[in-house]
Amino acid sequence: MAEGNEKTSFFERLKKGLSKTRQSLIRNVDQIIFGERVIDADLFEELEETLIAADLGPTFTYELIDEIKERVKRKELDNPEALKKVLKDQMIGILRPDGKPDEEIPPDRLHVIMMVGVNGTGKTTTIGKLAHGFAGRGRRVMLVAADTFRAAAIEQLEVWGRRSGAPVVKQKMGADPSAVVFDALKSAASQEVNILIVDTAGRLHTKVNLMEELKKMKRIMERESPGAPHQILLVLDATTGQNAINQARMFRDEVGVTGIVLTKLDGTAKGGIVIRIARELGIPIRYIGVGEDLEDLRPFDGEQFVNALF
Ligand SMILES: Nc1nc2c(ncn2[C@@H]2O[C@H](COP(=O)(O)OP(=O)(O)O)[C@@H](O)[C@H]2O)c(=O)[nH]1
Ligand SMILES: [Mg+2]
Repeated sequence: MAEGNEKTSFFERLKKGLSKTRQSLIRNVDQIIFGERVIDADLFEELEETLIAADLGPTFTYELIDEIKERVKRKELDNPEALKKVLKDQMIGILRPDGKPDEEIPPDRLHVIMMVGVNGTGKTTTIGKLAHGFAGRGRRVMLVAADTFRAAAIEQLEVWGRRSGAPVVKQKMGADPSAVVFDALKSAASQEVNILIVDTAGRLHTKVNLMEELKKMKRIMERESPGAPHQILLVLDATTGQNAINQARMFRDEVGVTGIVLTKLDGTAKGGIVIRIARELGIPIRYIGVGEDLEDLRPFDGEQFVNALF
């Protein structure tokens, strides 16, 4: 498929995936500014409510309202319709630094990606989608079943491995995840693997153990392969709002996180959470998931995201 066509089609998927957020955020903003009303305190209050409800977060919301007030004072903004443009520009400004295309992964040496996140956020599915994408672009991918807690988790990864043609390194259920990682690094070196993606467990009720387990895996990677892990991607479920923000702080502080994968944007009206993550966490969003199909995961492009939303 031609590059241009593929871009258009993902843009359509993205638009469709963001339809719930569009309906809540943009439609409400349109309602607020509809007609010949003046920009006054009531309007600011309604705007604040709408932005908070769509999960854009208090920091961004108050900054935006201050910016609008400033412009009104300087007489640069006199009709409510122009508010929408300010909102859009501010969103793009916050999101622009995010995103980093896969093409930056060097093709000639091992690149290790460790996936972390609580159960059910979409780690294993995302690994499948990533492996499919990388393999489709000619990269040699290997998957590592370091979520050894449930047999089903290992089987699920093997299904994705078959679909994308990527070998899966595994041991028995209950094995030490770090031992699986150790094995995988040895096989990756001997089989000239380019991208190694490590699936991990996410049972949060044993939070301390989980964090210790992840740190141990990270130490093994650092010791066995210089520069590894090259990425630690935290998978967050966009439908979980404040919980996702709390999880991000915890994983960031405990294990370190180089980027975020935000899944299930198709299932929520609170897609404004991308703004919150960018503004409040200081961790770039690398990928977004807008559905369960293999094609529904893409590198995050802030400007494209905002254009799809408006
Ligand atoms: N709608 C939707 N569902 C998703 C997305 N990503 C993952 N899922 C679903 O979320 C569920 C949990 O995914 P899984 O990969 O097993 O999560 P894990 O426990 O973190 O490994 C599965 O049913 C996936 O199909 C997404 O972007 N959109
Ligand atoms: Mg899993």
